[in-house]
Amino acid sequence: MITKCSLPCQLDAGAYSATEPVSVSIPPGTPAGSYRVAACADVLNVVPESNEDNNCKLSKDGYYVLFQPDLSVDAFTDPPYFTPLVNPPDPNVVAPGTSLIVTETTRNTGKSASSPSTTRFRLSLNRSFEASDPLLAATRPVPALEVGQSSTARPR
Ligand SMILES: [Ca+2]
Ligand SMILES: [Ca+2]
Repeated sequence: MITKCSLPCQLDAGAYSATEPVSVSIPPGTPAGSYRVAACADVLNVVPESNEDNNCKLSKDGYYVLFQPDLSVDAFTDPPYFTPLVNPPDPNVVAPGTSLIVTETTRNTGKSASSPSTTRFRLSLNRSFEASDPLLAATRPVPALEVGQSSTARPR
């Protein structure tokens, strides 16, 4: 027997509570993996019960594979354009304070939508990228990206 019970209500002994399905959202940023879902009664433990050890039930058959977004820069002005400050102009000579004009595309190549992010720029002394390369002040806000979607910043 299923007894419809809308809150607040008191359940008779042996009666079940049957309500509408509940939407359970998985928080953004949850690590990738295979998940089952558990439901736990009286999770705040406000009801003293004869058995407190049988309150949780795990979904046994259904599981959900959670994917994550993967952001990458897939297009970048090469080389960055700038207005030389030296006289005579030399395209390989810049002075501190020079503004580089770049066009950059950040793409979500993952299997899940991404939340908004920020793309920044670094100066590299060699052909590889290290986390110690100095970070430049400019920031480029990237909006939330669907799977396969990209966002391009262009010089203004
Ligand atoms: Ca309890
Ligand atoms: Ca990435």
